Amino acid sequence: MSVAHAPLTLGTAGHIDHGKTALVRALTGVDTDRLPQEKARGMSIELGFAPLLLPGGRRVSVVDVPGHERFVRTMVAGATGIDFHLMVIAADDGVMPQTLEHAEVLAALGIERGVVAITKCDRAPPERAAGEASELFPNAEVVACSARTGEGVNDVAAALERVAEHVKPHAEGRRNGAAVLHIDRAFTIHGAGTVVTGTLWSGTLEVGDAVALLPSRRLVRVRSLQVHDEPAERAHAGQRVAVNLAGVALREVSRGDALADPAAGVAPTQVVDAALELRDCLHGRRVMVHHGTRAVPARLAALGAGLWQVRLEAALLAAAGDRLVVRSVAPPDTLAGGTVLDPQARRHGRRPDVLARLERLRRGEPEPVQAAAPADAEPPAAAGPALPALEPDAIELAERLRAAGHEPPSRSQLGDGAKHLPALIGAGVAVRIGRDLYAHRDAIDVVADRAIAIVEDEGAITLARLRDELQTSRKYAEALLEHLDQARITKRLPDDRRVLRRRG
Ligand SMILES: Nc1nc2c(ncn2[C@@H]2O[C@H](COP(=O)(O)OP(=O)(O)OP(=O)(O)O)[C@@H](O)[C@H]2O)c(=O)[nH]1
Ligand SMILES: [Mg+2]
Repeated sequence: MSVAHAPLTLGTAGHIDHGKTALVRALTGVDTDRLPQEKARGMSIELGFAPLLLPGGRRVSVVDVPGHERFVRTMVAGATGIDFHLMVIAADDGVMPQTLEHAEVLAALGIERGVVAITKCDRAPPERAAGEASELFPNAEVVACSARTGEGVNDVAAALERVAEHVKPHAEGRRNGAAVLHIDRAFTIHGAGTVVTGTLWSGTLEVGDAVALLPSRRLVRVRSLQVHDEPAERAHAGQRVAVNLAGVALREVSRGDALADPAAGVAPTQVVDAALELRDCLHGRRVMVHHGTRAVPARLAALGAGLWQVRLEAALLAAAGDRLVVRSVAPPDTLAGGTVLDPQARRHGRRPDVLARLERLRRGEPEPVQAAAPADAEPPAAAGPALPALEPDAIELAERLRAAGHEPPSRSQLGDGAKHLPALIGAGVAVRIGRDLYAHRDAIDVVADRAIAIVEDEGAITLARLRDELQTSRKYAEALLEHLDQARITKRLPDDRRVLRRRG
């Protein structure tokens, strides 16, 4: 009786032009550079996909990524769903910047197993590049080959088969969960409508299922499915899937969106608590956070002991336990990987109760059941204080303040709406800045984050510096800085520069 293998996805990695696509073609017969621009420029731009039949009969999905330094974001989007890697290094070039960059991304994603192929052996002897490869990947098999002559290509396949035996699939233990699929491509097929593709991260997807299209949360129906390019009634976690969606226009969906069974509990989020392998000095830094098939700018807030709050400028579609990759915006560089602990966090600092809860989540302990809590018990840490219900007009005002951002209006500018200010201030949604300006709490938090980042990078912040950073007028910069002084975030020095107040 043959044992069915768990579905696995293999991802290529490596510097531009080192021969990833050529090797995938030699292994699978598929040219993953499909686009006319890719053919014209002789380089990969988008993710490419191909099924690979290994010599022992095992079938894996291959994701071929671009090597150009400008497409690292695409590379990360492709690499998030993979189980093991095929790092490609050209014999005549050796380890190059994106070899290192991709190696860091793989490490950040926790992808430890794979094969290193030293290609273009028809051009140069493999020894030097193989030596460099072994230093970078001490545990990987290193195999010499040439996609041009075909030499060694079977050895690469055999090495992949050996490694596949030991790979722990990303989807393992997730097959019984609710379906989640991060979309890496969306296109239309004449006569069928909109099709999205991706690797099914968890659960099972069936024809006829109603799933939420995220971030819009719209419920859509699975009209038909393909697994590995063949029609199927059902797809399982770990498989590469194409989903034909009923009643969805192409412009309504793109890479970075997700399909999720409503039972999966995945929802758009802009504040995530995570365990990240980062140095605390990155507190306040603006970074790019990659998750699933999206990348979103964010600010980092250090909570200590490897715990961080990630405050995002747009939504992520993350669930607890998912991997994150954190990269610096400029210069582009991979800083760390980590794991989501609380995907729907509230903004908070280093409160002891919050930290204790995050420590428990990091250790994998279940959340305590709250039902039996005594009436006078503290509210659960993450839930924060209960907010009084706001009237629709007050919510409208809150949205107006949010839209004003760091240029908050005065009472007279708010006209009739001003009568809701006490309710918003009481609920902690609005903050009075200076004598008569009213800002949304989130806008002030963003200003505080940016000011902290400047002080940490440059030693201090001046009024002119904040004005330039926010591209605003002196009036607002002054009111905001004085507010930060009052909130005991900054301290004014005799020469009017601000530094951070020591945490108590
Ligand atoms: N001589 C020789 N040339 C090769 C070999 N493999 C690839 N090439 C050539 O190297 C060039 C780049 O190959 P690709 O496979 O497109 O490289 P890539 O790593 O996919 O490049 P990007 O996707 O843009 O990062 C092409 O001109 C290939 O024909 C090989 O084994 N020997
Ligand atoms: Mg390529």
